Amino acid sequence: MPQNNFPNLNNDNNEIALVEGDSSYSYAEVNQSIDKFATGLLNGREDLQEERVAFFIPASLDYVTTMHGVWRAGGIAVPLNVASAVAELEHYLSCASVTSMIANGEYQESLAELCAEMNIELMSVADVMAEAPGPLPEVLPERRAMMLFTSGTTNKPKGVVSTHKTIRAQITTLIEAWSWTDQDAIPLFLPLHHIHGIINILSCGLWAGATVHLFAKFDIPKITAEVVAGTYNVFMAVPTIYVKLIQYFDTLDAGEVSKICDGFRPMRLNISGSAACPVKLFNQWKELTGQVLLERYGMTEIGMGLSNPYDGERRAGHVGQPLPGVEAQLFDEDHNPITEENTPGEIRIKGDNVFLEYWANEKATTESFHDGWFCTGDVAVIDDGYYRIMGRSSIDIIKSGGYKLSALEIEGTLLTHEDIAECAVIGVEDETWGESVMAFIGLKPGASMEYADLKGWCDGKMSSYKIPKAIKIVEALPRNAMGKVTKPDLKNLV
Ligand code: MLC
Ligand code: AMP
Repeated sequence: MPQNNFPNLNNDNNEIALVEGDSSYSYAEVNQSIDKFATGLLNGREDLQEERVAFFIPASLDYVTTMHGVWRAGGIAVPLNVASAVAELEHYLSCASVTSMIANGEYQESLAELCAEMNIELMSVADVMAEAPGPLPEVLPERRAMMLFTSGTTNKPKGVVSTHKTIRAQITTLIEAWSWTDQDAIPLFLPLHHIHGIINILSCGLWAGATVHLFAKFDIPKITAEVVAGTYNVFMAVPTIYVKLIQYFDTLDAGEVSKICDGFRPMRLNISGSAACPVKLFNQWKELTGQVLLERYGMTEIGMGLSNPYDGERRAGHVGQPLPGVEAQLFDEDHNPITEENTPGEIRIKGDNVFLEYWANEKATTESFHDGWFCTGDVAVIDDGYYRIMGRSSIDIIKSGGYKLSALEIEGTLLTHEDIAECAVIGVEDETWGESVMAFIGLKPGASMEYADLKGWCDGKMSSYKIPKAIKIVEALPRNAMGKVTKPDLKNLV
């Protein structure tokens, strides 16, 4: 089966696929744009043979054209975070051995120097477009399709590679489980370098023949105005977005709030995921909008794994059961399956939805599987038939506003500061962000540090959402007899 099997993405479908500002594009238009882009990208070659094509494009027709164009030309799509610091981009580009980069306008300007240094061809979407579609290769489902970077317990983010088959499985399970149809309309304001935005919203929407409204950022007034107008019947977000909506309601008068809530009320589905949805938030949202949030659990390496039911009880504080085609099992530390309820174990996953490999990192790939199961590092229990996430096995992973951050990566950057002798980063509980980044810092003799100065120093060295929200200067970090920092002790110092 060739990869180009998004059933609705064809020249005969004149329904609206994408809305971008005042413009809208039919499936036929999007399809033609993709074919011309893929043809131009091939530039006479038969197949890109899994060349890595990176792109630095906000949510737009151009983004969709590039992603699908790379797929149809036989390349590996590497969508990058348009909010990345240049220092981070260098790692992504060299790790993936990217050969071409697609970016438009100001984004292109910001990348020119880096691409020149790294010998990467930098083109705009318009530069690539062929006049007319030409022959495209048949790309088999087992071929590599996409690489997304994910932070882990190692210093630098790893490239998670999925195949066309993986992506298809990740999409179709959600189409079935959440009853997507071509009548659906959904806003997309999440970043497009992570699966929540890419798979759950954009790809499911386009697969189903639905209409996806693209926003370059989470623009609350614009999005809520559309909610009031009844534009959407499906809404998907990270818990922080629901928190921010409720905080926004506090700035409005009661009449405006009830109009927005009345816009949410008739929707067929509101989903929360990418981080734990607090029970309090679940209840607040229900009270305000009548919507019973459907919480689900996923990961870059697996797409979505567990979900509360579409029909049936959606239980607060729980993430439901395995999705169709996904096998899930809890294991203890000795790799024995856990069969009793309410006994914590690591969630392990099997199925076509599971990624192929970490790019050029056989060691990490091998270590992340056991007996064919992908080991997520998340700990859960099964509680009356529903999975409940208890936490993660590593304190070095922080989930802030749905972004997964590596404490070690942040520490690695902070340690390059001339006044910092030692530091340790942890996530601390936070109502808005779920967890927020806090750094404990030991200074070099005679040095002093104000938070604002450190924040300024971090600008440009890491994406802004990774910058610690608070610091605490300490005489010395707590360490065990082996000299290792005892991070759990830091939680008592917050
Ligand atoms: C923004 N800021 C954050 C932040 N997002 N700080 C900590 N954590 C975050 N997640 C900071 C900025 O640095 C800035 O700081 C200030 O907040 C305002 O920035 P903004 O960009 O205007 O904020 P906003 O648009 O409100 O962004 C919030 C957000 C965003 C929730 C929309 O964080 C977001 O899109 N999160 C979703 C990420 C996502 O898609 N994750 C899914 C991964 S896939 P300052 O100091 O400069 O003002 C996955 C698998 C699965 O997890 O299961 O889905
Ligand atoms: P990422 O690696 O960015 O894809 O993030 C995946 C991680 O997000 C998972 O390993 C979990 O730790 C976390 N996660 C996703 N969904 C949920 C959820 N509903 N509840 C708790 N944690 C979640």
